Amino acid sequence: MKILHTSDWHLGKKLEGQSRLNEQKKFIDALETIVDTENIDLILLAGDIYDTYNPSAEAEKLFFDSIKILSKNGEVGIVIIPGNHDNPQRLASVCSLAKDYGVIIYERAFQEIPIGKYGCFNIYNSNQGGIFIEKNGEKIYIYTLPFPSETTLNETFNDIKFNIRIKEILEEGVNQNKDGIPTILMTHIYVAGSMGEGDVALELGGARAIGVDDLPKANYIALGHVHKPMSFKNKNAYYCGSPIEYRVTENKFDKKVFAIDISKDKTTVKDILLENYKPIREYTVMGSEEAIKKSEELSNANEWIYLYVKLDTPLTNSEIRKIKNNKNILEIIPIIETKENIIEVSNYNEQNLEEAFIEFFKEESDGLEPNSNLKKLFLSLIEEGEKIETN
Ligand SMILES: [Mn+2]
Repeated sequence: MKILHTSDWHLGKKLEGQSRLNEQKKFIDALETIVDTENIDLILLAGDIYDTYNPSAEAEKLFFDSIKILSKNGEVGIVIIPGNHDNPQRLASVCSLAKDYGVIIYERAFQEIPIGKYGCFNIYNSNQGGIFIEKNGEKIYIYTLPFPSETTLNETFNDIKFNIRIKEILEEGVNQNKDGIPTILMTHIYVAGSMGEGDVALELGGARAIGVDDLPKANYIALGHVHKPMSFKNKNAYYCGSPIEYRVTENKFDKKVFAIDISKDKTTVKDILLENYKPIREYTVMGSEEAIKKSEELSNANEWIYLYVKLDTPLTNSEIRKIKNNKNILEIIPIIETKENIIEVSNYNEQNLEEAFIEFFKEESDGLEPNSNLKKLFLSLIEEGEKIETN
């Protein structure tokens, strides 16, 4: 059976307020092609389908469109588990409609999926968390554990015992396959040792981890949660990672999905590289002029941009406006290098206030400067305001 492993779509996720739906749509198109060229029978979607508990209508539409397209009207099966970003009830609310397309959406751990026909495949046996699938005479057992927490498992465990409890659940789960057919485990969890130390807190969001040794024996383990593709070969366990770069720290590695060819005695895993539809880049420039120049230079670049600007005085509004003409600039990060300027600061404020007012006025009036009376009025109002404040 040919299986495609993907996860962490985070549909609807924004970057500094900018929508990524276009890139996410491109990924779904690419996935559709991969499903065809690799002759995929079954897709495993290992959690974090959405980015938030209350995804936008656009994000939900993309999910519904995606599962319809990818399932090829029931020809390709899809098994989905919720991650920590998903609202499990909401994710699974569409499951009665999805059934005819061969799409199974788990809502919780230990859920028993009814036996029967799902699109072009058959679930001929089922237990708490596990399904026995048959398609064109090939059989496979899949055990799933959605993102486990005290809430989702409806049990309490202390820190020390978390991994032991999870190990027990996973082992019991995979051991329910007495048919001698290949076993796949799919879960959304953090496996310790899967990230560089610095990124752990970011990726984890405070969630608990298990060790590699806590993973059971299976023909393939499809993991979700970590955005970087990685493998624990001794356990046949893989993180496929997120399909697009979701933060700047993710621009250091490739994006992938895995195509797995699984049979009773052999499992082969193939990396499939995904195109980077719009990379996240960082640039550092010296001074405002160079910043404006860089922004113009990159105006047609298909990149999300963080622009670091080394400055000795803050950027003016009109400079900021010029730089932000390039809509791909997510953020201008000033690096202000002032050692000797500290003394000037007390004087600098007042002067700057007048300048700021002139800038603001120009912006509002298509470049006209405020006349001297207006400037005086503004400054006197400020002065009055300051008097009141000190009272
Ligand atoms: Mn996650």
